[in-house]
Amino acid sequence: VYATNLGYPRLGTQRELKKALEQFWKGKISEAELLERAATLRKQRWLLQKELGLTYIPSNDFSLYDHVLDTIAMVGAVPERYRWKADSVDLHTYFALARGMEKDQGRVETIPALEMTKWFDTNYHYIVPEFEPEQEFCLASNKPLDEFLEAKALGILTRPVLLGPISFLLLGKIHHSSEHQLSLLERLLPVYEEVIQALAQAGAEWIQIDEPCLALDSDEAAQRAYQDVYTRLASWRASSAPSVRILLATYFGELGENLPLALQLPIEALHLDLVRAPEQLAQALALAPASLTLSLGLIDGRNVWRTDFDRVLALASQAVQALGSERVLLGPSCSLLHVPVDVALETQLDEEMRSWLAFANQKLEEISLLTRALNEGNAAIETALQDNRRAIASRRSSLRIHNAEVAQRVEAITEQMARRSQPHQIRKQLQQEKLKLPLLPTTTLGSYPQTAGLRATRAAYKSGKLDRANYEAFLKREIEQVISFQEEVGLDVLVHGEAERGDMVEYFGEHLTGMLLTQHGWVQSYGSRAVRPPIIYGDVLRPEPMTVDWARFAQSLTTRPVRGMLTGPVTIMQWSFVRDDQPRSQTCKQIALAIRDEALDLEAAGIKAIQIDEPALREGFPLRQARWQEYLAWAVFCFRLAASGVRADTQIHTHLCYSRFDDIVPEIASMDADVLLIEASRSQFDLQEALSAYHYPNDIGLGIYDVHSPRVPQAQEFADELQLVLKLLPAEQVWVNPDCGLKTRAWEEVKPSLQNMVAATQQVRSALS
Ligand code: THG
Ligand code: ZN
Repeated sequence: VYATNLGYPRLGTQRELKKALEQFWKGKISEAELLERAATLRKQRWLLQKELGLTYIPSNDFSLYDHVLDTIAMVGAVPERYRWKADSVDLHTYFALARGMEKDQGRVETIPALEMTKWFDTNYHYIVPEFEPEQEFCLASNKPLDEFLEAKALGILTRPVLLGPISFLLLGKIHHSSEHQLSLLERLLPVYEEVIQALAQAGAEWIQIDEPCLALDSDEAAQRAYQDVYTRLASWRASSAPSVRILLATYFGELGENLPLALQLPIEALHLDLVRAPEQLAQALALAPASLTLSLGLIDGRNVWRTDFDRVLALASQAVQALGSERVLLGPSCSLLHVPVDVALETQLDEEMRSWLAFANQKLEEISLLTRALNEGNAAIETALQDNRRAIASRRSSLRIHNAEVAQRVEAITEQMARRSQPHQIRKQLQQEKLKLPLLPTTTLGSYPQTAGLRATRAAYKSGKLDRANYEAFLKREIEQVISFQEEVGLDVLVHGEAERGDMVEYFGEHLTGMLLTQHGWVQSYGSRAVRPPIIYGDVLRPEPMTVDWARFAQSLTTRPVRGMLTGPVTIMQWSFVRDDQPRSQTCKQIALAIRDEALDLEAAGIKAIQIDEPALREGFPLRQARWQEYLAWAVFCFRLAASGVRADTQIHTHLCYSRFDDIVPEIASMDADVLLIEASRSQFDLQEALSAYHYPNDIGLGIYDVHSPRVPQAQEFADELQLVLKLLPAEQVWVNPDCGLKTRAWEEVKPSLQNMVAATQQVRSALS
């Protein structure tokens, strides 16, 4: 049995890469300096993995931004608009693809970046490849070879990682064409062959080719492509690169109908995610041809829990018995990109809690220990095994995890509790009597610009440099400013601005029992950006109100309604590390009850409208469509549970974002929010049409101000956009709002934009009456 890894986190233990990138983008360090710091990080990761005793250590899993972007660069798939003509993708072009670029020096016009979207069901975003119908490919980056040689010079023979050609094409988009992306395979493969040949010549013995799309619903064309591509590569290898062997890596779910296909491909090893889909092991052992090595993904690469050694040893032993130890690799279920780096940095955790956790470094250590036990017998790791058993037992029985009161409340949840007391039509009248809003009410989503001063003050408070009284006084001043700003602009429903929150999920995680925040548990979100997901370790309970004081204070400053601001249960769960000892639906219900209580407290404090955001509803979708309904049933139920405690005359808003929603309009309607605020200014016309075609019953706010651009739209543009919306939806149903994300803009941009938005609304209102 051999210890293996599929990929390692990139940003560095202290987010060194983030800092280097951002300094480079600001022009504070040179390209050479950036590359040198990146090389230092790579060296550290390789040496660490070697020290931990891994046999197969990846290279080319590092990236300056994103591995799909690296692949775009590798095959020279730079869209026309960049006017790229060179024979290799330089760093300037590389970052321009990710972040956009100025067309001509000094002019404001920009070439837009490639789109970014969620990597499968993770909170990581990849750069979406854009292909032209007549797309040509050429070898335009030697990154895989360069990094292989860099490691070799350190005395480490790595296993280079390539994103497989089929997944690469399927993850991309082909523009202005009905042609299938896979029709480009013929032109793409020669570049892959060139890369593999160069690696073989440099001495690579194994190459890891990732085809995560094997875990998705696949049509016949895709299935044929896997067969054709790997057959073709095998016969090409026989003549051109006979020394190199291929590990085909799959992860994030079961292969299902693709498993028999994958097992008989002409490859030397297949990696299976046995955390998400443990049942695959028996099938694979039964069907694996005698030449195939199996790589067992038994250590959870998507979560932070310590591995149960006994469980993994039992499963891996089955594989050893069936295949012989030479044909078994042991590794993480997927790349460790999705977990933080090192538990040892969490100095504020107590011993017990720390003993339950394993971040990337600890997971690699586990892999190494388990491999040793499989090869030499359990006695070889006796102390570690005892230690592991103690930790697993302590987590199972700890009183910090189980709370009888929470269990009882979840047990007592009824269908009735997830239904508002009145249908929307009646609620709407009652709410209108209370709120007295004009036609086409205007509002904004949640946050307002977060200035450097604000961030610094929050950081000072968190680190203990600023005391609570001074911090709260500061926040009150911020709220006063945000409220008077909104009154001046003339918005109808106000928000308090969320100055007290950095990341909203962190904020709620800090206030809920059963959730834990880390100091250094950063996980890459995109490029240099990261999040610190809370860890849900136990039953979730709200010990006291979390947002009420701020909402009440904000409301005391104005006669206009101020909306309370909550994050929904699905999103809090989705953006956290979850317990693996109970179903996600159970965890979600516990959070839903906490948010429900918060909504009731806001209502009791005189708040007339409450927003419960669910931006991550879509990313929780199972990868296989057959599982969607089951997920949606409990996810929507949990939202309704959170939203339905309040009276009929309290207006519930929700906000969804980050993905397409036009294909789940009925499910969105079943959330039964009084007002749905949704991003619509970019490429969402499909959604407006779908809402209209479905006769979406409740109120809708379509974000008509694209917050992602620094441009200030003129009133007439807003009015035109609004008129388009009104062609599809009755005015009585429509709200006017910008997209989310005002916190990333400057006040100077936000003020005129919102003034223009309000002016346009007034103009359209008077035209209507
Ligand atoms: N919160 C959480 N997850 C998310 C988002 C979020 N996932 C999807 C989307 N939003 C990801 N978007 C971002 C946007 C900005 C940043 C991270 C993810 C970001 N992070 C800071 C950084 O890396 O510098 C760190 C933030 C901090 O200091 O607290 O800018 O909103 N959970
Ligand atoms: Zn949003």
